[in-house]
Amino acid sequence: MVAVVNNEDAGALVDALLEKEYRATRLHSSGGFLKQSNATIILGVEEAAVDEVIEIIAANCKSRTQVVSPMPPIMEPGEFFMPYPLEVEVGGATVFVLPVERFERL
Ligand code: 2BA
Repeated sequence: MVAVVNNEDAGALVDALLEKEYRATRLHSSGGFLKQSNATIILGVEEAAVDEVIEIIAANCKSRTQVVSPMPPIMEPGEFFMPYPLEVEVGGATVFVLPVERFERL
């Protein structure tokens, strides 16, 4: 599984996963849209555990509203740009469930 979560939730999420003996890897990442730092958690789990892991993610990651200031456009002389901040709802987590062809711990 791959879960993109808010940086502020990532520590508690990894702790909650470890408590249930799920192994996880935390990567530092950043969103393509907001260009702000977030966290990507990689988890190798049995198929039967996917729903429980989604529940743990849901319990530890909350959605937030973030305010973004749009980039000013290239202006011609005499033009005027009023930068209105935009509100963006960033979800608690974006989760991908992928099949694994082979898994080895050496
Ligand atoms: P960002 O790309 O920084 O996106 C942050 C939030 O901005 C998104 O929240 C969404 O509400 C909004 N947003 C993103 N792209 C947009 C667009 N083209 N037009 C309008 N609004 C847009 P979430 O959807 O909850 O995504 C949170 C983070 O999860 C994303 O950060 C990105 O890092 C990751 N993510 C979301 N969908 C993804 C996908 N399909 N593939 C890979 N990563 C994804």
